[in-house]
Amino acid sequence: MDYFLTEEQIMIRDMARQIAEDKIMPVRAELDEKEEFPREIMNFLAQSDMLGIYIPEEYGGLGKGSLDLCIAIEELSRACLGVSTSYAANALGTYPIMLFGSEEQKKRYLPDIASGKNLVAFGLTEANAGSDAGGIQTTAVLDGTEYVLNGTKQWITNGEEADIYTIIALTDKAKGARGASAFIVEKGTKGFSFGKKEKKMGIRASTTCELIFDNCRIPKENIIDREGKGFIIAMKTLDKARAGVGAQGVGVAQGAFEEALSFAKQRYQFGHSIISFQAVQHMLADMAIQIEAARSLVYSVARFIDSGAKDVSKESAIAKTFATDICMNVTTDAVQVMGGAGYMREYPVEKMMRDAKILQIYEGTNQIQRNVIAQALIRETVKKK
Ligand code: COS
Repeated sequence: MDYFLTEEQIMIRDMARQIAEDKIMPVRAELDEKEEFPREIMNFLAQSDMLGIYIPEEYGGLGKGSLDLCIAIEELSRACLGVSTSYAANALGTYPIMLFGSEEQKKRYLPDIASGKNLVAFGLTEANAGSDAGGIQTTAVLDGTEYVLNGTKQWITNGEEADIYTIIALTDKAKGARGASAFIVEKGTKGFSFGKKEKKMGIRASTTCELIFDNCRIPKENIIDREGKGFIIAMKTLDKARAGVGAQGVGVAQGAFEEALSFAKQRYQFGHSIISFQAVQHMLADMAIQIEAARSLVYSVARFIDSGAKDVSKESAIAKTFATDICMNVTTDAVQVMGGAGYMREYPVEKMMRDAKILQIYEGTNQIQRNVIAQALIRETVKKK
């Protein structure tokens, strides 16, 4: 299918595909087994200008948009969702600075993020604030010229590996979500340390750990925008990033589909290759339908975001939900087509099915996405009346 990509988008796709095939596929099983952060691959992505795709040119990036980033994410995910998660979480952590930071903050942080010198992580989730993001307890209290941070962030992707952290904390506890603010915290700041490192079902080539703030003092200039803006910054960040999670779903599903298709052509049972059986053909056809539909949707939503639309939360949630739900279906069916072989670690679909599950959970569960969509539908109906 022709998605009418620009020459530059085709270049990004081809470069990401090359990196995926040459650098990621040969080591993905080992990274998964060893639960190892893909430092060398991230360095290679940085050298190939892939870390600054979405960052404006004036701050050292390529000045491209969400679609360009989605294309890169999709290709990396086709090879390994763990690597793609480390890559995409970098953008998630950068958006608060890029979308809401002051000129000074952008000049200070974005060039080193675009070049890959500094990696980034986004810290919103806490032990008792997952889906209920407004329920965070980490505090930031102004004391003279510094904010003092206290609290623990949980399940933070790129935790420990990142250099820059965008953190949501309460500056006014009494106001709940409306009292949240966003901050930039640099690794090495006194009072900022790392806690439990998680052992996960999938995406094992990405790190997930706790961030601990114990009287961590940061300059007051490190607040992003102003006090009370933190929840909106987090929501807008997620709105922008969720199309990328959809792209991850498309990429993983595509990778699993290709494995199942090639296996079905080579596997002989009852004297025939199993692809000659209609039961298998229909499963493969259904996979192809779902992937093409999800890709069309993700690209359309990414283009909608790039058009400068002000409110993209419903559309991003739709793309994220659809593409990640079909990813779970497709990876499960890929294992089924391959039967016993699919269940073995020797073949990559076993990992792909394990990896796929997180996509229905992170950056907002698909149940929360359905709430977001439903709330938008209700608002639209009220407006029309
Ligand atoms: N853009 C702009 N503003 C938004 C917004 C968005 N996408 N979503 C919410 N807001 C605003 C609301 O308009 C409301 O503003 P007012 O206080 O002025 O009325 C405020 O934020 C609070 O919104 P709401 O009442 O809807 O908040 P809830 O506490 O009910 O929670 C959900 C909303 C569930 C959508 C939110 O908590 C969420 O997204 N949860 C999932 C979090 C997530 O993705 N976690 C993954 C970890 S980060 S990788």
